[in-house]
Amino acid sequence: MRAYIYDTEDTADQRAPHDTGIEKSVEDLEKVGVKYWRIEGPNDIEQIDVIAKERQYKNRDTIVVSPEAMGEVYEEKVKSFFSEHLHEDEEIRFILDGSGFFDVRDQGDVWIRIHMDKGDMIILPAGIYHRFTTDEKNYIKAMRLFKEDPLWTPINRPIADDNKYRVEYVNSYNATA
Ligand code: KMT
Ligand code: NI
Repeated sequence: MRAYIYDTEDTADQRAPHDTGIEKSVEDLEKVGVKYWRIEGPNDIEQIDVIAKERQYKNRDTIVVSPEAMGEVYEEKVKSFFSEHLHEDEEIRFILDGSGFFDVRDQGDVWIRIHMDKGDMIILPAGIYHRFTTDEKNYIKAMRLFKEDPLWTPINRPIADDNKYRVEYVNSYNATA
């Protein structure tokens, strides 16, 4: 994992690094409510099971985002993952293979880009504005975990500004409404 401020001036494709070189730490991520773990080794899935049990994530699935796995709809899918949105529940991802970027807005509405690869696990809190894209390798395999039934409804900005989960998030982390 490496996190840094996203360069919004850079007009390259969303999958390019957009790297300002301004680093962000795990502590910086915690300040916006993002949790990060590094989970490695032969018992990685057992460690996931422990976190899942503690946090009551009852369901999980595996998604592969790549042209091989998705065919013609790949480009369209990657663009839709990249539209700024929030969810009414946590977004939990464990990277099984490949890599990609999760972008989250900080309190001042600045994009923090989080490059994730195999062994990285992240939890985005309910109500945080974020987006996802593959990187230039165009391949990621991830486990998605959820508390109850899979509910992937993205609520796009700005219509989510008044959403009660957004309001709760803003109040908890002093983010920009
Ligand atoms: C999301 O929420 O954007 C996704 O599930 C993308 C695939 S998970 C790497
Ligand atoms: Ni999302």
